[in-house]
Amino acid sequence: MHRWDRGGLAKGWGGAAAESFNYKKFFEMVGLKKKSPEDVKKVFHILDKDRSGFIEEEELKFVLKGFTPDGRDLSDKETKALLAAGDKDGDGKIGADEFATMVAES
Ligand SMILES: [Ca+2]
Repeated sequence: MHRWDRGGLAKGWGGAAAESFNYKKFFEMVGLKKKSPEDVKKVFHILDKDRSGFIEEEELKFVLKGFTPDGRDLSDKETKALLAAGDKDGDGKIGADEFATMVAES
């Protein structure tokens, strides 16, 4: 494990070397796995920009920007893969519980 700072970690995904987004690796890199359920919920609310109570596809696309302003946008393919991974009940968006489950399973 490299000893990069938080911003540098997320920034790494913007480079040419990052070919496909792996949310499990990303959650681990930004330290989400080590956070308390309270803090995971806080992160969820940051990502839920329109405060709908769900992270929709449009919001998922910018998930890296929620961690660093320099984060790149996910491609449509990556966004859909991420949504499919987290959307357990198939309603096309990720709820707080689904997000917590994603983090727990990553
Ligand atoms: Ca939302």
